[in-house]
Amino acid sequence: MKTPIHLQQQNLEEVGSLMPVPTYTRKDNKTGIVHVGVGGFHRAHQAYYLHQLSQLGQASAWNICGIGIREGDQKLHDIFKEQDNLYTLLIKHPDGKIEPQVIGSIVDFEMGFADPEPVIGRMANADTRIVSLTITEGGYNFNPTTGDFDFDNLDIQHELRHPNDPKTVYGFLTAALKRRRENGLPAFTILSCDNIEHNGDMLRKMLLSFAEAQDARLADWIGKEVSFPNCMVDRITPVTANADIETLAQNYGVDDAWPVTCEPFIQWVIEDNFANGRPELEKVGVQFVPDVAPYEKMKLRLLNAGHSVLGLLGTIHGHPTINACMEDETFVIYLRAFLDDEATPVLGNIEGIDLEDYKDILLKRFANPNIKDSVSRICSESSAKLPKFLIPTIQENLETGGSIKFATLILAAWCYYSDKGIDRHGQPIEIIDAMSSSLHKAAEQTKTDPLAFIRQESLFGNLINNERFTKLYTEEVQKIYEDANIKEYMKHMI
Ligand code: CS2
Repeated sequence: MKTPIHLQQQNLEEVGSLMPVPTYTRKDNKTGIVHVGVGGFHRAHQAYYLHQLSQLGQASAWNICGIGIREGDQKLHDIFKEQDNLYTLLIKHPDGKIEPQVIGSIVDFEMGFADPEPVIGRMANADTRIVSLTITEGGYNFNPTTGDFDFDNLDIQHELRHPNDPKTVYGFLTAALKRRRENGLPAFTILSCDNIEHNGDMLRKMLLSFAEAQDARLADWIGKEVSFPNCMVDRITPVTANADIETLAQNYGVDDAWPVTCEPFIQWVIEDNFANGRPELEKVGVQFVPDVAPYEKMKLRLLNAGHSVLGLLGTIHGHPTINACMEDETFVIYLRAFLDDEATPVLGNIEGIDLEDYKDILLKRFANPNIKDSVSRICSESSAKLPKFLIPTIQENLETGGSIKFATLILAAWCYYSDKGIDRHGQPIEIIDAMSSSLHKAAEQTKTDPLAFIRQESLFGNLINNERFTKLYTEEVQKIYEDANIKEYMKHMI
């Protein structure tokens, strides 16, 4: 094998003989976008759109400066420094075809963990016009029961006392906005790209609560000057596997320490509400709409909830990936029944969208055998996901008298998963969840109190008071505890 070419700006021409590479000049471009949370999803989605726009010569003011505010971001920062912020995106088609290309839209990367100044300085720079976020569903620091900002968080308490030493995104945003105001600069748009219904509105409410507690006049200015568009984002992006790094080196001749893989499908629907200008993303297929709410709801309640359905049931059954679940007929029928009988009825009509088509395409996307999206990625941080993706569907069906049995089994499966930490073959499950120990504590009481798990009000709200739900849940959770062969039970239900 020829030695793979190391991915770096100075080698781009050589890499360009192997796969498409950026054709635009990266170094003179302004970083109009500062992005917090440069995970695989951001690199497969927003950065890919901006890269395409740059390829058209239309984004010279809109390159991205990546931001890491957690210690864990150091690894990517160091790799990016070495690779001039270049990375490879491998689009994996269902027929086995792989489309590799080098993405160049991220041109800089700052860490704010040990020293916050580089990040505050960059956000407060006149070139910065949008600060976008992918900080995960759990990163917004709100209390799911009250919907209010959680002032009990120790990092939040620290940054309220020490505004110059921010720890969370709220501290960084207010520090930067304060500086812009003092310097007579216009504010920026803050664009949440996480899977939360009304993500922009929710972020606005949280940031204003935080800013209010810090400096009421600043909060007032933020309320007037900053815009928070809601948006719906979509592209399935599994965790990068070592095999991807090896394939890239062996089959494509490129040495990249952290490439990203994703599916061909991509979608971004945004409300056109940008306080300080925006790139012309409509030129590369982004949809700008007056109201994104129906699109968000559709995506979260069908795709993300559908993922959780397969993820939790698949984990207990022993399927390692989403596509493995989709090779199992019982799982496919169960998923479709959940989507048709429980998720769809509460969506209402979505103008311009045929929900049957959307679901058919969704099932094909899940079945893509090359994506190999692990069930462990899907189940990670379920405590932040299920209250947004699945529990509202149960609550709404309880109000209308609709079916709840398929979704309720997922909560029972989640309880079993949190309690036992093993699949039906006794194999250990790796549980990644900020709430894993409290989930475990509640779940392990199920034997003596079948509803113990559901009593966690911050996750399940008032479900515990609904008799139709508690009766069904008790039945289902007892069945799983009697026999973890969950597939048999699923077969009876469909
Ligand atoms: C997944 C999402 O995290 C999850 O559970 O459902 O990451 C999903 O793959 C993306 O939202 C797709 O757009």
